[in-house]
Amino acid sequence: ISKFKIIESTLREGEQFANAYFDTETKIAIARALDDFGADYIELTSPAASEQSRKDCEAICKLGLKRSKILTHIRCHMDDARIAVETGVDGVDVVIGTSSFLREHSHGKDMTYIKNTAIEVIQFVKSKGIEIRFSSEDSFRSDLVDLLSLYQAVDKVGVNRVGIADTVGCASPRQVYDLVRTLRGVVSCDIETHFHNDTGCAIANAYCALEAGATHIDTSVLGIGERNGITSLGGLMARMITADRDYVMSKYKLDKIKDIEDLVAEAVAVNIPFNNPITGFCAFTHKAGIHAKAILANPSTYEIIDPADFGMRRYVHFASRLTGWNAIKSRAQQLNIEMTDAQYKECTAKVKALADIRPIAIDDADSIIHAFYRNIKHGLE
Ligand code: HCA
Ligand code: CU
Repeated sequence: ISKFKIIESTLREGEQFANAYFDTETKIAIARALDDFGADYIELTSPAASEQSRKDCEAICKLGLKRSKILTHIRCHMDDARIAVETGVDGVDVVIGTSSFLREHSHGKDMTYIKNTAIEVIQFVKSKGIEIRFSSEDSFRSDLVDLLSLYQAVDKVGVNRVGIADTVGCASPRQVYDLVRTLRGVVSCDIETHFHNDTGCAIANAYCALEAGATHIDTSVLGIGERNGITSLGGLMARMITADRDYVMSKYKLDKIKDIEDLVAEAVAVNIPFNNPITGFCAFTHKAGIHAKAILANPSTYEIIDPADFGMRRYVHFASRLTGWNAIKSRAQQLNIEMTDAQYKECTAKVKALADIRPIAIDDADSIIHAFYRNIKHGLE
């Protein structure tokens, strides 16, 4: 896996999420948080979208962020390009639809027109000393020969990156691998990739793209975007830390992810999904007796990610009919209660007996442990 870079698009793709409305203050808070995290790039909504979008883009460029470069995302059109280069951005991401669906039902342009306009826009943006990426929307439903010849042409005029976008979320990991691999043999510039999550493959596709030679991955916080969104920042970090821990740990401040997700979740009025990688409420909760025992002995038995790497903590569940005595022992010790192993086992039987009758809470298990211990001290057990 090559050393990848993140193009964080919460403030562009994420603004296309159904619930998103970011005022200037919120955009700035998100941009600063992403900069603290170490995002390589922050992508912003087109300044051509609205007057306020343009002002916000300029305001974020003026923040003087420490680490993240600022990009804006525009249609492949000279009118948009002229506005974009005046905002103070470090780079411009240009996109145009290349599938027959989009060519026929959206913008109505043919491939020759697309190629000529792309070259004009690229040369113009470059002439301003600004980084430029060219991407095709709906790449996986575009004609492969058309696509490769277009990318070859823009590579020749010195584009910094080309992008592949699975706009409708239809691509499978193997298709991604094949397309990126083929493209890798055709262009010499960097390759950016963008994956929608309609079929649940957004993180897997990003990983496959990197395996095939992509250099940049688009993400958004919690994956927010059009429909059910794109590759999530936290999910990608979970995937990548298992592949190259040293690189990920040296580059990104992973313990910031929880706060960034909370910030964005609040801004768009959603909860963090229970099964979210890393930050879902049960992401590091171990429940069954066999799991709990092994985790308490050595966390690597049932954890591929160390929660501490993300500033998170593991939790060993001790209040269910599946609870084993090792978990009860560990909980008792947290409560400063020491007993013999035989006593922990007996106490566990009481927890399980209650949990067989009704769902029990932490408090219930704690009460049973306390009561059992009191009885021991009074010679009743
Ligand atoms: C869209 C555009 C885009 C662009 C991706 C890119 C997509 O909202 O339709 O510029 O790489 O998914 O195609 O987000
Ligand atoms: Cu998209």
